[in-house]
Amino acid sequence: MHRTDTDLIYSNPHTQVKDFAFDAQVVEVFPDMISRSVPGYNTIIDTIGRLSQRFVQKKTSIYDLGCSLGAATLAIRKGITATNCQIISVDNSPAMVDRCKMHINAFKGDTPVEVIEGNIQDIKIENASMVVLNFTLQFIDKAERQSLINSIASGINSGGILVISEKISHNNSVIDEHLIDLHHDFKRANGYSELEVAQKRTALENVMRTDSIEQHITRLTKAGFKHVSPWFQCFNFVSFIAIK
Ligand code: GEK
Repeated sequence: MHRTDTDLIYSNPHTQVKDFAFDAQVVEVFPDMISRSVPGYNTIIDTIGRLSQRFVQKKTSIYDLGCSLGAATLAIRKGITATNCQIISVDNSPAMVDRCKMHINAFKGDTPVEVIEGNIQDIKIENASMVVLNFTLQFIDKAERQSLINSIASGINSGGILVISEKISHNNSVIDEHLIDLHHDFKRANGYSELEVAQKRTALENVMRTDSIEQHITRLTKAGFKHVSPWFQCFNFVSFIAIK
């Protein structure tokens, strides 16, 4: 695995905070950034590995959509016990895809992994026993989310699973404010300054748009998943399982 640099991207004042982008600068610090910013990230990655052991069927495909550096892909490849499967990992950031390929190649595994640079909305999901959207849907245009989830659902075999993790907003504004504050406390406790927290918030404002837990459940149910539930929540971060 490539050396992990410390995320200092927002440590100095930016004259104008630009919209957040998954560029080469972010790639360098990504593992540090995501583990200090997303409560439960490591638990979620570990659990994705465990779920792959339970749900992946032989001769099927597994998709990691918005794979970044391949943390979920690696956990899945380690967890799979079924044979003759393939993992397809997709990201539209060229810098992420380049580094992801390096990470994947640095580890041995029986299941082949194909890393594709592309928009997850253009990927046809077929013969899937597991699909992962780990903190990716929040970057897709809200109006396009239902059709993406519908097409994922139609490519998942009966009994297959979609794992979807997201930052959420709460319908109750009092609760919402507390969850946001608790998340910011978590970031401060992990060494981010007030300036870093504030500038990152501005950078994400136009890029990441959150839904409520109820909106996610309604969308997944509408897409045809039979069994839908959050399995993890810490503050405003939630992971759902949806089984077809
Ligand atoms: C992990 N899942 O470590 N098509 C393809 N990729 C996209 C698109 C799109 N339309 N939109 C965004 N991305 C990872 C973490 S990060 C979450 C996922 C975060 C990609 C984007 O380039 C980035 O790599 C990833 O989705 C989101 O488990 O940083 O908050």
